[in-house]
Amino acid sequence: MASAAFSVSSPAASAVAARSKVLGRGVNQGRRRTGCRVGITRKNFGRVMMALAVDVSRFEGVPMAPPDPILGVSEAFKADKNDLKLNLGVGAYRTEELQPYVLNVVKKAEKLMLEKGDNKEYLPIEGLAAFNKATAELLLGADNPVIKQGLVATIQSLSGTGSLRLAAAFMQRYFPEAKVIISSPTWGNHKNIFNDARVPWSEYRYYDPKTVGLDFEGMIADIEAAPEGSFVLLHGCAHNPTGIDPTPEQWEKIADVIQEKKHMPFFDVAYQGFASGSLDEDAFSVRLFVKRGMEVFVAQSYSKNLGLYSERIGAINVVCSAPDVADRVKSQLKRLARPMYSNPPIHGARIVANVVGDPTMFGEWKQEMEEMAGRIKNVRQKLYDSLSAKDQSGKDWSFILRQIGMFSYTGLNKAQSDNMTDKWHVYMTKDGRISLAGLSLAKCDYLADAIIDSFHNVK
Ligand code: PLA
Repeated sequence: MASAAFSVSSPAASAVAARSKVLGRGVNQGRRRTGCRVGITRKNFGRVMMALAVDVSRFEGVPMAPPDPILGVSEAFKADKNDLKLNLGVGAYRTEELQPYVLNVVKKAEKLMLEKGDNKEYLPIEGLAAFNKATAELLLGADNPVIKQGLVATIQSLSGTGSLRLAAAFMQRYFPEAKVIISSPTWGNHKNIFNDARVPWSEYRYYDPKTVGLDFEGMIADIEAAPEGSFVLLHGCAHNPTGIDPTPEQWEKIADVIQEKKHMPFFDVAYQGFASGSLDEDAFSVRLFVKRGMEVFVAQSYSKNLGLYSERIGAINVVCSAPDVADRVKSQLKRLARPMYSNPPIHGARIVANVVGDPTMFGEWKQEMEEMAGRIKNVRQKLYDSLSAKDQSGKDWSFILRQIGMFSYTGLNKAQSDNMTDKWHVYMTKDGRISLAGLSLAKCDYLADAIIDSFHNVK
């Protein structure tokens, strides 16, 4: 993007010079108001002096990226000065006072770690051994035969997102013909992850707006219709954004089809313990597939259940059919991780390993997790009660009670969600999802008023 101007005869040159004067700078230090630097050099071409105005930024072709549909909501929330504002965008747990929460058991583990004076040496590429053992056992159950037989390749990775991204890179390298099918709708970042890893994806039916429930027939039909050997991305529990999970019987049928079509189940487990309050109950779906002897991918996250959001602690587990297969898969996952981020961070891994490895702390964690899940269930009930009491239209709001986990999928469309934010200062994603983890009992009535207004008065 270079432009040339003749210092003597060209009007453009005088324009540049004039602008530099206006901006109060010398010609050679010209700076555009956009922040790009404009350098002007003089060159002597015989009798004519030529001034070259050169855009020194090489980033002219870089457009502004749109804000992230989930994390961008928190940024907008921060900028709002209204006292009534409520952040129901990101799925982050808040206390009844709407404050962030560090689990007591995490503080306890950190105190012990500090006293012990552990060092900060690099971890191996696959992460902390004690964490990898604990995380596979939490997921599959400590006495699961696949663990005893050495069939699980586990790599500590950068929380749920990083683990999914690593698995996607593995898919791209070793299953270049395969595509992944994802639920419609799903957590928005799934699409980004597979796009960036160059893994083709398409959607299977999941949510039925008519029943505000699961479109089970559609889901089964679409999984059946996918090319044999496709990867099927499944939310282990507490489906994001809908909060609608298959029943145990439906999970059996899903496993049947996946097995028949020789598909590869790929679980995203971001909410173990957060849906029901029980780690075991929330791992039901994954364990069912593993019990059938299927090979399975599972990404895990400790952001929500241990509140370790910014520690970026999670894992990718691949359950394989033989120990040597698991060894080879693990070696390749390490090979992919090394040039991406080399090795994972240690702090969160130590917290998880310490909490799970100590029976007292493990018990305390389970209790705190139950309390968090319980608080979310209470606000879910209260929101339903408020909506039912205030809304005179006869609309049935009971779908809110049938949804589980952190979120409620309200069915509000984009314009209605905009109204929630613009008029009521309720920050939420534009697909109508609200995070109940960011709601307090005290704010339920206010939220109900906002929802009723947006639902009935905005089309
Ligand atoms: N998978 C699902 C289904 C998720 O909902 C999230 C987080 C992750 C993976 C990744 O979390 P992690 O990388 O922190 O382990 N979803 C949040 C936050 C809570 C986000 O969008 O990053 C959400 O608000 O949807």
